[in-house]
Amino acid sequence: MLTVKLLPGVPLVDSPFFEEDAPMILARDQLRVAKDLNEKGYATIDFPDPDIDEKIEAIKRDLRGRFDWEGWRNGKLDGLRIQDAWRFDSRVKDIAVNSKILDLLSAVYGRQAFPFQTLNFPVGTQQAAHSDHAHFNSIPDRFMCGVWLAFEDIDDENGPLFYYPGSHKWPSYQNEHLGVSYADISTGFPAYRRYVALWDALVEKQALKREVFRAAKGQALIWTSNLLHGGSVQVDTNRTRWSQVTHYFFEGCAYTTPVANDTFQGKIAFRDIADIRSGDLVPNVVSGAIVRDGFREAIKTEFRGFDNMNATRMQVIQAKIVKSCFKHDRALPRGFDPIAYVKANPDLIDAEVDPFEHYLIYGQAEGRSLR
Ligand SMILES: O=C(O)CCC(=O)C(=O)O
Repeated sequence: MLTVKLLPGVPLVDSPFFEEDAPMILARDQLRVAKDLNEKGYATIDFPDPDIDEKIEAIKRDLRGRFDWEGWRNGKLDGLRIQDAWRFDSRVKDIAVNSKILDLLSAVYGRQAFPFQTLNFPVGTQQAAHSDHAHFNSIPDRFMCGVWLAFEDIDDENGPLFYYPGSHKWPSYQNEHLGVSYADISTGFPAYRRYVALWDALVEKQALKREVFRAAKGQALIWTSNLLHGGSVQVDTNRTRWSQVTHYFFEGCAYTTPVANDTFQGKIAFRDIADIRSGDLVPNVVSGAIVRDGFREAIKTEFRGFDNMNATRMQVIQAKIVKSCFKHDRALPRGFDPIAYVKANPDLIDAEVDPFEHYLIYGQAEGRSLR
């Protein structure tokens, strides 16, 4: 196995020796998934649990009462979600720790996988396209993936997941590539919009095609860490779009929030990652050596801006910025409502456009109706 011998810090699915190594060590089903991840950046599977239907229905019953449905439908809230419901809902945890998924991911990545975060959504997220590399990544990078599971049938009307196959092969662009320093990030990620502009430009340059996952209940999609993805507009807001995302890391890595890193100024936003299987914190390890607590403490005192930043707050801040960066950056009209815009221009539904982008690039010039 050349990957393990020469590049133990590269996932098998991303290895330059993938074609030689993967067929030698993977079973036929695993190889199909590995090839899809390698070539397209995602793979779809039927969720491997005979009781998945009952579990999904039980989760929906348990979580339904926790959401402000009215607030979402009348546009006061951007989205509805519960992060880390695995801490109180045993079925959410069951899905996250599914042993067949863990075996599959561990085989195709070449390191033991573990789940570290769950997100449950009762409606479409309508999240702008993003790569997880900006939000959470491992060192060495790419030892991270998401498993997105449909809790009901999903079509074009209720906000399907979308993604750009091919984007997973992009280099792992980080703050230093985008010219972002600690001076920028200490004031709360104004730099995030530079990532958005870069992703837009790369999609256009490579003419990548947006695809959507019209999933049947119980189907799952695995995405690799750098695959550009997001949530389509939920056109029919009277419907639901239940789903669960479980994010996985792999053992023997360090785990950080890359948009908050300025490594050579000593600013490293380490994450305190819990392994959902045990609830225990996972050590940060690089090339077999544990990152000493003393090191983390030493760099903490230098950079007070992010001292007590925890993963949950980061998620909230990032979600807000992802949602609003176009508004700040490119002057959308006041109160621009992406759903109303799409409803007022039904041809955009067929074209599956991102309404923010569409309005700024074409709609404005074409004098399209806003609502
Ligand atoms: O479910 C969706 O619509 C998108 C989810 C997503 O982008 C994420 O969890 O990173």
